[in-house]
Amino acid sequence: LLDISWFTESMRAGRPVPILDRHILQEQETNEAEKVVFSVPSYACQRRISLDNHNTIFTDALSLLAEKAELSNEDGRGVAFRRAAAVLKSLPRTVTDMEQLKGLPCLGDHSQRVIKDILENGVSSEVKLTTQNERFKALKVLTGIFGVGTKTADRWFREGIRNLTQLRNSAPSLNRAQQAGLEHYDDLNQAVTKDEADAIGEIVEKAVLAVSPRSEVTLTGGFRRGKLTGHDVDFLITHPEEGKEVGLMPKVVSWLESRGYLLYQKTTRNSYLESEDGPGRPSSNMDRFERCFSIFRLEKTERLNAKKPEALAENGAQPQEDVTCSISGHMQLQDKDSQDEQPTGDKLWRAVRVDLVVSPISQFAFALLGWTGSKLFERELRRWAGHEKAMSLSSHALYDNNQNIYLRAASEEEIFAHLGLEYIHPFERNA
Ligand code: DCT
Ligand code: MG
Repeated sequence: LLDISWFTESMRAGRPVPILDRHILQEQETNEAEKVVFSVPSYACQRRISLDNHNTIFTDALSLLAEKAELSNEDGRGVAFRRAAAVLKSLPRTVTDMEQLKGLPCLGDHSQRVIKDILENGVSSEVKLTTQNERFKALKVLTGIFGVGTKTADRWFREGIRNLTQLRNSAPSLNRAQQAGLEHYDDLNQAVTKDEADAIGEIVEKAVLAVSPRSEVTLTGGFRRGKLTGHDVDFLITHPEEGKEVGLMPKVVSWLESRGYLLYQKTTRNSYLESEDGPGRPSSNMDRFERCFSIFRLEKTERLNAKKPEALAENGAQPQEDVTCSISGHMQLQDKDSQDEQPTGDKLWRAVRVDLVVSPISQFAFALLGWTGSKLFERELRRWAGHEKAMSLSSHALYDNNQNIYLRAASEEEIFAHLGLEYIHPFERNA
């Protein structure tokens, strides 16, 4: 778990989040007193965006409007708001005057109106109206169910369903993912902490090493970018010898399942073949690695275990290995059934969304870059590759459309170099 320990170390050392690089973002003092004019490159993948956001008052508003657009199938508008937010996230201080934004990229009329409204009135009237909007509120709740997308939520909304109680009462036909999502709704809508991610990392590593001793597990997603919480935990698994990763996922899943760690899982097979699929990426945003969407059952003792193994040892407690069997994906713990009935506050476990992805070592750098995010950073990398370099970037490969060749890479640094971009550390990919 290379990235987990690295992250923990830097957090322990109290290492500050890297600040903006002067080469990439210039800040010019103007003659007018205190007024700072900002200058920012146009692609988010050219900027260093740490978690140290000085403009949350604006970026929260723009992100909410992006969400509203996405829930209304206005994806173009959604991306425009996300790009505008990512520009403000990259600024070294809080915006206090519209004049400061002159010449900044990605700030369309609509985004500027929102910023102006907040500067003048402290809040955005559009955001206020949105948060009071029945459809927005209902769709937020309904799409908050794992397995429910905008389309399904919108259909339910049109059928008059506004909340979980109404959904449960109307008893629509739910697929297996949605049933699990509804059952574990509260847990899955509660942020996952870094400690919990580490505890799950230990379990995943144990599973992977048990079925394939030389395989490697890397924490990706938001936690690799230094976030302290997330909506799920993402892992990338590979094997140093090409081809040895084939068939790994079913073994890992059955190891986890037989020990009662999985409340839900759905595995999709790797369907990418360079020779057949060619360069670029599949029509959807999704890559085609062997992937397992899962819901983990994380024991509170396991969380404690990961954090303070000595605390357990002092009390003479045994490591959490008292799992007996798994019957049709359901957990059976010795003498634990009664605890399942206890109210949430006393519950001894929680459900956590976990994504597992297996990549062959030849594609690992691309997979790591693609799975580290943020979503906008990834989108901007692909846009940069296509528009500025005539290249096609995916989580599998990089193809040069002029030379008609694949550009190989064994590290993220090499991919940035192929793309003619300065290397951006994961901690600075928080666009
Ligand atoms: N990803 C992407 N495009 C998507 C979905 C995902 O590029 N449409 C990549 C970027 C992030 C990574 O996969 C993991 O996805 P999420 O877990 O959704 O994002 P996250 O940044 O880890 O967010 P969170 O911290 O909330 O889990
Ligand atoms: Mg994630």
